[in-house]
Amino acid sequence: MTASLFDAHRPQTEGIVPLGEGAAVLRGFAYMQGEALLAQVHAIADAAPFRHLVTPGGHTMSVAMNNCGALGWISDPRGYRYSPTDPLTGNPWPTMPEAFMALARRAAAELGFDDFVPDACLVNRYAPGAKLSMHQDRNERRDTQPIVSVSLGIPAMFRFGGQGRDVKPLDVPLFHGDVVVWGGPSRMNYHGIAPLKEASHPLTERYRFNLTFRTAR
Ligand code: MD3
Ligand code: FE
Repeated sequence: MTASLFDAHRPQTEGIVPLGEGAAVLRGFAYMQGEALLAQVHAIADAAPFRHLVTPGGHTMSVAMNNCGALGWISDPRGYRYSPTDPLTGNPWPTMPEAFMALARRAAAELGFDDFVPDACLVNRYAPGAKLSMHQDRNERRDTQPIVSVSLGIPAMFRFGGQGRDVKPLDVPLFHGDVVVWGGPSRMNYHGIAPLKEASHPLTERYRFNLTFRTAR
């Protein structure tokens, strides 16, 4: 199951797909590290189990989440926020693995963000049918720091909207190994994930994992 340059599952596309000023998909940027990244995801989940958070509106999210790094994104009936501890265990979140930090910094630098220092990594786990409704990410620093996301496992359709809720989203498929950098003006765009289609991946079975690196403090 080791990744290789000659791999029947490897998407044929490589290179940069621009999405707007300061935002682009880096196709296959994490492909060769997929297996190592997934091993770290499982180690994180041993200490901080995936869980379905409840929104302030009282809905249980279809995406299961956990975090690593100094701060973790959480939702509960009181609101959305970053917390230094896991409310399930009371412990600090697992440390962000060096390889996560290095990958996120290398990806950000590709778009010219040379001093990206993420202190939060939200890990999202999607099973077929899970989705993320259109939203903005408003709980972090929004000035100079981008957000970097890494897709692993089965594919998803990312829906990239505009600054207002009215803009019709652009649909961008994301595959195992794709990395996306969101900085500049598009940092505050509405976005979401369409309900995942039934699929299977040799390294994750029926799951998609997404690592989202942010600067929260
Ligand atoms: C574009 N996650 O966790 S990651 C989220 O694939 C989230 O799990 C999606 O949206 C996922 O909040 C998309 C990429 C992402 C993250 C933040 C963004 C794209 C963004 C902020 C602004 C614009
Ligand atoms: Fe988001």
